[in-house]
Amino acid sequence: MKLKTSLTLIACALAAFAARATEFRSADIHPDGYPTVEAVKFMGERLKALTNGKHTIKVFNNSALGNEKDTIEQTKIGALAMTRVNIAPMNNICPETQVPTMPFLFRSKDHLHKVLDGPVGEEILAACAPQGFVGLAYYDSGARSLYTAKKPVRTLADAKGMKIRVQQSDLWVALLEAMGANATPMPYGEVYTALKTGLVDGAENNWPSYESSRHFEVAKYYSVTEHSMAPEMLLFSKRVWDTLSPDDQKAIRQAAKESVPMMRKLWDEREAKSLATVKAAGSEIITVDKASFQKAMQPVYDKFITDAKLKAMVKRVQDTQ
Ligand code: GTR
Repeated sequence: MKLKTSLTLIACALAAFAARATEFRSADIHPDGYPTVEAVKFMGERLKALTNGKHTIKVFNNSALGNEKDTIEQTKIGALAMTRVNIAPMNNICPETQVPTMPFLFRSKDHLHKVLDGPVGEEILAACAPQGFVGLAYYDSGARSLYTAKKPVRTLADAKGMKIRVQQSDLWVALLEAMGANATPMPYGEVYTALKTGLVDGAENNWPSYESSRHFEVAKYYSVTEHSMAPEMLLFSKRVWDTLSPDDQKAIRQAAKESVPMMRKLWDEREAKSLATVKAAGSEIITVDKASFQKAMQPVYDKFITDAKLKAMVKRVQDTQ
């Protein structure tokens, strides 16, 4: 389709949002039952209740609308109302999102929640607006750790030269390179086959993703590095947002907010369940010296936390008690 025609179609669709009841389309790469997917469905129910049935949300999950880079792009142009993504693919788009991605930044889940629920979290969400996104909320994503197919990583030296899949973000490439690995960016949906065929030696993720993607079947060594607590984000299209009434906007923000505690509960349950599943399936869970991995991360801070604003933000996070 010609660009002009598709832009006209999007403009017509946008005009329609304002006028009538809408089923907003929201994307997710995860399967049914995954906490992010269930939380957005819950948000849809809340939105329906808050708008007396006027607005709802339909979740297109399992990467039905493409990988996260694609759905971010569709959300930006207004072809899609909403997307739930990890913060990582926003790193190259909105520099502030790099802060909560930084390795070993958060001391605990409580620390993460305090920061994201507070002013720093709000500022980062707001910083995405000039790029075309209304940041609605963060969801938990636990801590990400390294896992490998053939050889276990027991020390930092073991990671040297290993080909490790990372998310599509320059920061993530640098993070794995700082471990000595050979970072390979690739969409999530391609990782299972890449691990199976030996295209990559490993990947990194939290327990629920390691389990639900079945990566544990092809990469049984899980080294608990917990190198980043990069959260999930709920992004609404600013182009669609600007066509909505203030009341509708308020209801969307409210429904998103209400889905957060619900998601956190689902997350904790799923983490425990996923750990039990992969253990029972024979994954070897390896304790590593986290401090040695942490020490190797200075180059990532030097490369990405360069301007005064980001430096101050990192400091505010570190100072949050
Ligand atoms: C998951 C996260 C996804 C995606 C995926 C990945 O933990 O929920 O949004 O970022 O990791 O590694 O691509």
